[in-house]
Amino acid sequence: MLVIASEVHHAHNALEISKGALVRSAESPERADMILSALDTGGHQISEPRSADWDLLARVHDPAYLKFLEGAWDRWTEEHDANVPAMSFMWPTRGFAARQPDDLVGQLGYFSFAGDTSIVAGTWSAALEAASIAVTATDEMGRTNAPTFGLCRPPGHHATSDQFGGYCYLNNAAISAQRLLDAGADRVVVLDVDYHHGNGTQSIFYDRSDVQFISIHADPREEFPWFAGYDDERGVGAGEGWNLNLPLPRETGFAAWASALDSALSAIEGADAMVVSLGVDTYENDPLGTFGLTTENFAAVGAQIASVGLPTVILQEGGYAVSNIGENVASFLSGF
Ligand code: SP5
Ligand code: ZN
Repeated sequence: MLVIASEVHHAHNALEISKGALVRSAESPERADMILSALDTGGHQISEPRSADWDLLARVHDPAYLKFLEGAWDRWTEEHDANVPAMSFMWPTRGFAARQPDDLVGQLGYFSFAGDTSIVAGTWSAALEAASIAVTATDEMGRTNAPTFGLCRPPGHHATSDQFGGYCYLNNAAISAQRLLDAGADRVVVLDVDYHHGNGTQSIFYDRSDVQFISIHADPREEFPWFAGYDDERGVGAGEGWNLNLPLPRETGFAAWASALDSALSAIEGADAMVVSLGVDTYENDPLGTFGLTTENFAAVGAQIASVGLPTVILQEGGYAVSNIGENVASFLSGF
């Protein structure tokens, strides 16, 4: 399979608040290195991305948010030590005004939703490169009609039109879906199989019928992102009925997970193309997940999704078992 990848992500090495402490993020550069090396060994064709255009990014994200992300690190280092990451400590939650203040720390709160995600020197260029990877993978799939894999890092499915969080800054899957629509698709389905609910993708397309969003994930009653991903979230307005959440309890094993995938695939309606948000944090030994999928199971999942027969772009989201992440992604792609 054609794999689009890049080395630019290395300079994005952020910190996260975990259990009350600021620690190295589980979303590390080693993740993408391990995937790339496994795919290289597996004989996949690897190619570099072309730069995505701003106009496309601005059809998915608020231009003010894009400008903010682009300039945040330089603004931060005017006042702070470059050894600490840029992040806020206050967010506009219940009872506060959702308005953009002038101060940088206030803006970091306005444009984010979670303390697991910070901005460092290489963040913007890595996020932009990951979006470029998604767009190039999408265009190559359109050109060849064969499935492609975009090795995006940082991931994207938690990023909303104007907020970063969940290790995500630009929503690579949403940008890919928008690109498919711009190229002539009437409807695109985004199938999100990451362990966590893709709240960003859901919110970007929540009031639209041209993108169907379907997600299988850990029940938000028990897992991040806690405030989205419930099964009664079905879309609004023109989007009503075009959003499907299939939350599963912690510790779900492969049989129950695969049966949710059957439901997800039978719910696909009128799609001309598919974007798969591929998180392999459903792996049995993932440090962030509790599901029970094995390396072999990922091949079966890939095959099951491929059986739908839609033109498909596969994009990397989560997966934190660094020593197994390469073989898990390779297994999925081989099954597909
Ligand atoms: C794309 C994706 O899978 N995002 C998941 C974001 C979850 N973030 C909160 C997880 C908290 C666990 N912190 C572990 C720290 C280890 N250094
Ligand atoms: Zn995840």
